[in-house]
Amino acid sequence: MGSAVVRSTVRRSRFSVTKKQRYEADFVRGTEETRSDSSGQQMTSQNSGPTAGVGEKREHLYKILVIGELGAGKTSIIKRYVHQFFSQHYRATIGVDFALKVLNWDQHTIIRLQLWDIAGQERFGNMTRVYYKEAVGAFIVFDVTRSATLDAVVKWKQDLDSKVQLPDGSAIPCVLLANKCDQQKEGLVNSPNKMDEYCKDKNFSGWFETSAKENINIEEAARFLVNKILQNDQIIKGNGAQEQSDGERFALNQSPTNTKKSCSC
Ligand SMILES: Nc1nc2c(ncn2[C@@H]2O[C@H](COP(=O)(O)OP(=O)(O)OP(=O)(O)O)[C@@H](O)[C@H]2O)c(=O)[nH]1
Ligand SMILES: [Mg+2]
Repeated sequence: MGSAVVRSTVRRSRFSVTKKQRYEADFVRGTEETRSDSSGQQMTSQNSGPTAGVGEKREHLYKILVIGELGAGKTSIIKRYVHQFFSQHYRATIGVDFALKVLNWDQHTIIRLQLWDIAGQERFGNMTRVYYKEAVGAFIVFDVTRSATLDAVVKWKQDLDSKVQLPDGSAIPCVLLANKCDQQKEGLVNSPNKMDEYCKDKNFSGWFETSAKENINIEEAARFLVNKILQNDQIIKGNGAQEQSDGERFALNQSPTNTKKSCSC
């Protein structure tokens, strides 16, 4: 995933997956697959209901934000999750970058996660309102070796909650990622109980210690967030018979494999 600057192209409030991406994602249906986009073309998030696909598979497209301070590891987490790749080399993201992860959620359901990798420096810019639009979930990432990046988390959360909400006005589910857990930790993150309290207090859905380098807890955190999004989707869509049957189906997947120091508040 390159660091294509799309600042100038992201103007509309509604975005759509490019034809190429849809073709690629369709092509890989049946397996868990990943695709990313650094072309700078507009992507769309329809967060709309499931659509019937070939072989009667249901599809959900969810826009997920990945935000947090500079150098916290947002791009690295996405690269690990989408490409199973890690590099020590730091190249700051400029503006926003995108990646698409296709999950073969269950026999009947495909979930496309449109991951918006927003540059840490954007907290000081005025584009986040545009980038956040129509997101249904978020990760806020901090670096466990630099407690200042945890101090800044609350500002990111406030920015997020003030600029994007679910249709019923509630906050979108947000998971806190304590990244670089392969290294020496500094501050609050050394006390899991205090982190639990912190998350509850700040209205995070949960938190996970992660390492993009060692591939720790990234898939688990994503599965946890997707489960929260699916629950909200069901609530928002009401109690139609079809949704109820979806609910039964999703219930099969609702226990995230929480490994290593994580909580769901
Ligand atoms: N040891 C270790 N290093 C990591 C980990 N994740 C990221 N890094 C390193 O931290 C640096 C910054 O990572 P990025 O993923 O570019 O950070 P970012 O949050 O995308 O930064 P911005 O794009 O500037 O907002 C890079 O040198 C990465 O190699 C991790 O889990 N462990
Ligand atoms: Mg980055």
